[in-house]
Amino acid sequence: MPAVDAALAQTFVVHQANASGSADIAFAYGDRIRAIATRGRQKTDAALIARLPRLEIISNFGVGYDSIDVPAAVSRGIVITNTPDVLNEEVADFTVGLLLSTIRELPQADRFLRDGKWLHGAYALTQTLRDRTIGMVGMGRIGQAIAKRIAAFGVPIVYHSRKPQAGVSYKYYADLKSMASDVDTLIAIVPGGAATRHMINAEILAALGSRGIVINVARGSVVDQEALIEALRTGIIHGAGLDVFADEPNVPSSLLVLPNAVLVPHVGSGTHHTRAVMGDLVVENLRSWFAGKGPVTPVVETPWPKAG
Ligand code: NAP
Ligand code: 8YV
Repeated sequence: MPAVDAALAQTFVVHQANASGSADIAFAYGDRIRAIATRGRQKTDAALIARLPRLEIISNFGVGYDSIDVPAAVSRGIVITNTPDVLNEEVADFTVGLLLSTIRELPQADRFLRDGKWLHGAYALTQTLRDRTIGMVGMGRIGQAIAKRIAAFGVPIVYHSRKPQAGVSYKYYADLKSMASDVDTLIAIVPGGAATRHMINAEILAALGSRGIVINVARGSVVDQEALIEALRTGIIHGAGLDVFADEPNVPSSLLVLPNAVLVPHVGSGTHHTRAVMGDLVVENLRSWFAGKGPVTPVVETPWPKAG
């Protein structure tokens, strides 16, 4: 974001990676770079980290940091920061919008009207939120903000995560497949990465069943995209609302052609307001670190102050 670039330039010497990646600046300035400011779209992999011997901190624009090779950073004592909490309400608002758009087919109805089809008859009746049970896949900061909103709609909510969440009274499922069998709507809001890769797969989709709706605002990797396309195509589930994809920004034509999928280009936090506060936190983490005050929002893998 231009505002982030400007704020960084006030305090730091900034070398901007180009569209093809960071290789050029790593080659030219690798022995001087002490910090990375980055976002999910750009990978901070072990090879890049290895080329930056003075690297101290990686400040990520976004709460999810699955694009960073965390073990490679941890092994060098490099601190990683992200932007938690400041986007909870925005992403939760958006998720409710995506959920209702998917169930009530708002984008499809909009296209129907624009195509002049209303002149020839009414839009078909749709599914409803009224008779649904929502299974949250993840009940962390954003998951709880989503659940709070859905609770206001008077709809039952249950959840799955690796352990019960302290202070959360919704029914907990240790087993995702059991939860999928008991509900008809899944909302994924877990981190990306190896531990959650394809956790929503063909078996889970079959358990969800033919009324099933999948909303993914987590990461594309969390859902087996090929299995999801097949389930949408063959009626194994009813519909999907997707903000995230397996290989962004590429979305396969086999998904684009499906009438029962609402597809949006990773815009869950994408407002002027929220992107600005996320950007401020990216800069604040770097300023605080180089002022000797430690990171503001370190991730769990690089706690601060360091244990021991
Ligand atoms: P968070 O507070 O860390 O919550 C993560 C939740 O996922 C927790 O309930 C956690 O519970 C659960 N979880 C983690 N690993 C799991 C696993 N292997 N199996 C099952 N459950 C697991 O994170 P958050 O701030 O809510 O953000 C969640 C994610 O949303 C981010 O990491 C990011 O990928 C995504 N996101 C997307 C957008 C967007 O624009 N679409 C915007 C913001 C965030 P346990 O630890 O008990 O398992
Ligand atoms: C960001 C996100 O848009 O915070 C996250 O994890 O997915 C989004 O809020 C994204 O990370 C910016 O690239």
